[in-house]
Order: sequence, then structure tokens, then C-alpha cells
Amino acid sequence: MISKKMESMLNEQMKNEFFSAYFYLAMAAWFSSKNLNGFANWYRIQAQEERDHATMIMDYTLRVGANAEFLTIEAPDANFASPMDIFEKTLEHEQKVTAMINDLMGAAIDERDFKTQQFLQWYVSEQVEEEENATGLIEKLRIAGNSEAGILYMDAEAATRVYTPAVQATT
Ligand code: OFO
Repeated sequence: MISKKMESMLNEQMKNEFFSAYFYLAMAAWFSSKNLNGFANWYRIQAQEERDHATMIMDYTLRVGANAEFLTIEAPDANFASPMDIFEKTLEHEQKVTAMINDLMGAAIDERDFKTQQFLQWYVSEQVEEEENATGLIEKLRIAGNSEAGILYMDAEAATRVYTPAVQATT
């Protein structure tokens, strides 16, 4: 079992991960509408990964005898100005998610809930990668001078991303 507080925090995070999927799908749609189909692919895969992050939390709550609750997912702000705007919003969003994961881990430590700490460790590592990826997109486009040629080059590179399901040992 886990505490009611931890159950509720995990359910909140499951919703936040689904929100991330929703947000990235909105970005994928924006790229598709601009014919930047490589980035559309990249963000669609990003959304799939976020859905995995959410369902891994659902699976964990069920394994430890807690309830999986399906909370309301708010609509993302889908007004994007440019690829750079999207990359910056991606980094900003991932930094917020890192803070959420840190809050969860902090609560698990306070409660001496060792199995939840072990479960959350995967998310702690994942956030390093998520922030690194978003920073990489921003830096690369900056190096290219935020130019159209740079965007097209990066779009071709983003087209090569393939979906790999997240694998995690829970409990
Ligand atoms: Fe983007 O890592 Fe989950 O939310």
C-alpha cells in the first residue's frame, strides 16, 4: 500500500503526463500544418512517450493496491509563433515537470516510502533527458541563426526519430 496523500499525488502526476501528451500533440499538429513533417513526427513520438509516462503511473498505483483516478485534462495553449517558440515552450514545460517529479520524490522520502522512491527514480533520470533534448533543439536552431535553412535541416533530422516504448522495472 501507499498513503492516500501519495495516491493522490501520483494520480495528479498521471493527469500531468497526459497533459504533456496533449500539449506535444498540439505542437505536432502545428508543425504538420506548416509542412514541417519531421518535427511533426518528433512531437508525435514525444506525445506517445508522455502517454507511456502516464500509464506507467497508472500501472504502479494498481500494483501497490491504490486507485488509479482519471482527472480532467485541461486544454493546452496551442498558439505557437514559430519552431523556436515551440522549442522554448517545450523546455519551459519540461522544467515544470521536473519540479513536479522532485515534489513527488520529496514526499516519498518524507514518508519513508521506499518503493515509490524506487519507482520515481526512473522519472528523475528521464527528466534529465527531457530537458537535454529540449535544450538541444534550442541550441541547434540558435547555431543555425534561427534560419529557414537551419529549420529545414533540423526537420529532416527530426524525421528519423522512432518510437521506443519506455521500459521500467516497477517495485
Ligand atoms: Fe516529458 O516527461 Fe513526462 O512529462
